[in-house]
Amino acid sequence: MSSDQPPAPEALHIRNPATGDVIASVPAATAEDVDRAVTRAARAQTRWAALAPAERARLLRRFAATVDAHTEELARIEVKEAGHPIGNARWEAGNVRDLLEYAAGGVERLSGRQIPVAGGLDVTFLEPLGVVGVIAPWNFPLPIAAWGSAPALAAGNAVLLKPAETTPLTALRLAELALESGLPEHLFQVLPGAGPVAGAALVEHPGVAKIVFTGSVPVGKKVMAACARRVKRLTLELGGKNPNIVFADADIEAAAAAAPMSFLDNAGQDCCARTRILVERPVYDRFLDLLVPALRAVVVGDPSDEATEMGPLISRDQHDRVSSYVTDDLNTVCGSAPEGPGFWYPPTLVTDVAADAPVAVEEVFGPVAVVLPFEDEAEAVRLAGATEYGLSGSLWTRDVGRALRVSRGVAAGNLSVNSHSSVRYSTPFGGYRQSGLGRELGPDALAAFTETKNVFISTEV
Ligand code: TXE
Repeated sequence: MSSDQPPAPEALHIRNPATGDVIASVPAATAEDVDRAVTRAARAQTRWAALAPAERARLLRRFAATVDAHTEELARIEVKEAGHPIGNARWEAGNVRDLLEYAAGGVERLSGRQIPVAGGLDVTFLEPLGVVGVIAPWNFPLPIAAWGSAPALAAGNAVLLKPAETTPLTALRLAELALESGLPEHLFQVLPGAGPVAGAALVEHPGVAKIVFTGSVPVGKKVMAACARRVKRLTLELGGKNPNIVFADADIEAAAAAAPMSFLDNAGQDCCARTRILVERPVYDRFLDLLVPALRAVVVGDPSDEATEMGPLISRDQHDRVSSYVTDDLNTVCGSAPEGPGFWYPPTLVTDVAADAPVAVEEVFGPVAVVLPFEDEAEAVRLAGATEYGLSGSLWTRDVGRALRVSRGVAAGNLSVNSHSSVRYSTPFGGYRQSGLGRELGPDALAAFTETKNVFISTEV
């Protein structure tokens, strides 16, 4: 470790974001803990990779079933440590189960190729990388922990997961459930700790073959630079500032009804949040007239209440960060939110703002969207791309040709037409430009955790 690294905290104190109360304290991993974990994981990986594929698949299916049986428990932990509404938290636990099942289904289908060549037989093998480090953020602690881990395990790797400082509890429970399901000891370990300590130690460790990082652009760049020094494999998912383009020919009622939750889900702490609402000029006023009451109708409050649609922000820091974007000079329309304690912020629309204002181009990561008018298709595409990001986006139109043209024209990894759906365990997810590098989920997820080895066998000797 370099001498400029901060001292490791001894413990992480986890707060319920809805109340601000400390609900748990967890020992924080040091660089030495990471080192020991890598050694153990490497041993476990060798045995894991040697198991029959059908056996690995069976154990992962059992892990999926165990997660399924603990859906309510995992969801309740997510509510407490991340402030997610209970309905969303159940979906998240279900997403982990589905992904584990999907990954298990891939174990026996992960195969190389036989390529026609002269003079012999040419075959490729997809070999596991070894030990994979997954660095997860706090916004979707449960699903994102699994997005890296499930396919990595399925492809024959061991996983060391470092959850975010504020949200390690679901990840720790997931590791216990893996053991209960019969996964070998040390194959899937969780290392809660500070990013610059435990996270950096994972990134720097020569025994970790690949890093999957989800988090901010600045830290992602640091991680990338550190990986470059060792030519370490890397997947990055770094957020977005995603457009929601509403054309005049769209079903305006449907577009306006769907717009609030497209950026208020998880209180806007979602890399896919559609926070740049672009509306074609002729329908701009009508769209706003429909959007404002829909925004005000969103139920913000106690995340454990079944009716709640939006909970609090994760922390005081995040609250300060979001507030810093919504300056007094901006024209805003707000919904309501509970007063403190807890880190509450109301649903907020910003109108009459310059398209290049910080609130319009930077990732606020809170329940704040800007609404901007545009004149024609070309301007819509230009405005959609006028940020450094390129993760996701939506467009609303009844014109199929336009839907395809604009989808091809917007530089983003995940687009939806007449929908805001971006994430499915069975389809690829990831960003263009500074939104990231590589793809997670989908049919190629397992292959991303392998090296391709080509073997040529001469038939002429
Ligand atoms: O992220 P960090 P923060 C964006 C979002 C948010 C902002 C800041 O805009 O407001 O980032 O969030 C670990 N080496 N996203 O500060 O710091 C850290 O411990 C290795 C978008 O929480 O990037 C945590 O586990 N790891 C996003 C993870 O990196 C390090 C999700 C993310 O933390 C490290 C989250 C280091 N030097 C935030 N420093 C998305 N893509 O959805 C920190 N970490």
